[in-house]
Amino acid sequence: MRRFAADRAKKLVLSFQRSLYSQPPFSSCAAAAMSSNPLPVTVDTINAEVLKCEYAVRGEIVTHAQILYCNFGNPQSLGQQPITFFREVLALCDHPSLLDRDETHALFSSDSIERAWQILDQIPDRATGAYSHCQGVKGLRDSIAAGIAARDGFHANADDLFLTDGASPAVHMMMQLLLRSEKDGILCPIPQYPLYSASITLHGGTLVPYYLNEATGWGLEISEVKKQLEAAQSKGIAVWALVVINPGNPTGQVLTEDNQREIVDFCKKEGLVLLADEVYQENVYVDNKKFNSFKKISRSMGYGEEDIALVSFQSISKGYHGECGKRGGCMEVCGFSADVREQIYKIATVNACSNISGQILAGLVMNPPKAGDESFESYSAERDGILSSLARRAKTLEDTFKSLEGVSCNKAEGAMYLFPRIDLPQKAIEAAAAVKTAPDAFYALRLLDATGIVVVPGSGFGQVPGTWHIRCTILPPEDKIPAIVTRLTAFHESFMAEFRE
Ligand code: DCS
Repeated sequence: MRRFAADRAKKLVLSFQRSLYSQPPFSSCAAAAMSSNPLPVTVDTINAEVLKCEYAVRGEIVTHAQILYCNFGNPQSLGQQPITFFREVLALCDHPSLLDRDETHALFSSDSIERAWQILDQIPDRATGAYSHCQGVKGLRDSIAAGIAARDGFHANADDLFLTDGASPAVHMMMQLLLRSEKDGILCPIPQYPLYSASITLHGGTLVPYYLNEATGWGLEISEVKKQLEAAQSKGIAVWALVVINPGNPTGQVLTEDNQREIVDFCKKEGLVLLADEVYQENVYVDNKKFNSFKKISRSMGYGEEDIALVSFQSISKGYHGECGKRGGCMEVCGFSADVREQIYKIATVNACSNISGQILAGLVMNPPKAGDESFESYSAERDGILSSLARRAKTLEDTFKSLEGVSCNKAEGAMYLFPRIDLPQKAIEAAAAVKTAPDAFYALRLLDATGIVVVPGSGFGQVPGTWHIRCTILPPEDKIPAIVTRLTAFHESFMAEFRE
């Protein structure tokens, strides 16, 4: 087991602390810029919003860890294998001369060869190294639109789709569009995935928090959202949008259809854009819940383009495929006026286009092999194997957290995380304060130091003041889970024994 030297751990605590609590420096930028320093750009001269924004998932605490990464939703970095069919098609598209060779038929499935031809025929000059249309290759958007329509039972339009390098740039695009100053606000769940807080900060707006109710399995309650909306408005903040992450990160809940209808009605009534983060749509592990897109829900309520503005963020990084490094995503934009649409289009043109491999994968995940295709059986076995293993890992870790003294834990209905609450003894809170560390960060550092297990302190996602959490992914390989369970349990027992009153 890897152990950290005491001074190393101390340094880690202190540097993590700095990143969490430091304020942006407000020294005279002009003076710094005019100095004769040969490196004129310093942290005093750069954009203060960059200094302010925080991204806990990859914070200092992570940088020094060696083993058992439970901090990052990055499946293939933990040994998850890519889906063979997707990679076969991608390889053939990237090196099309393979398609003319006899050996290729022995090495690749017939439907991957056929699919690669289809995709290459959609790409002008079959040039996967050329820029595409700024929204993404039209033929790929057509097939993604067909996949969305098959998923939802409602029409999807290829012109509403913007293919992006993952969901993250799409979120930035929308924040860039909506936010003009700190007087503009976006309603965001707390806890939230810090892409939202970081992006709102970077674009100079205000995050209007609404708290998910931990007691009801991180339920999203309209009364709470309404209260926070009104509080923000009374402070003169113009609130433009409501972010909903479904399934939730870090909270793992899957919304019920009734709840989704309430949310749609609320946005319609209040004139809010519904920013629906649906990157975990394939990651649902319980039989009594099902993913429904907000587009499907709103259309099934009879609402069309003119009734509600809705943006759905999708990604190839999550699901059973976990192709984080290939950077592919798709944003479906509905219910904006033609002139606003033009401006969204303009932002997309500034970015030229997203990478073509990511675009191809985005097309494939929405249109995987079908029954009767040569790859269908192996594809289904790979997909189901990954999803059922994730469900088992989620359950084992959930049961482990629940068994620990002073810990309660959500059910991971979906997504890739557990977000247990730890009722830390007062003595531990005081010990954390003595080293100027947030109590959950203190716990996470002790855990890392003792076991090599890396989790993210709850403060990185936001939590009700006075409550403490950690986020732990369910992604480590199944054969490593018993070691995690044993180490975590032993650590927690000794931590509680040390600090128990
Ligand atoms: N939205 C949510 C809810 C996410 O969890 C993530 C990534 C993204 C968007 C952005 O993903 P891509 O840009 O790759 O499409 N999840 C991060 C996390 O929580 N841990 O690792 C990555």
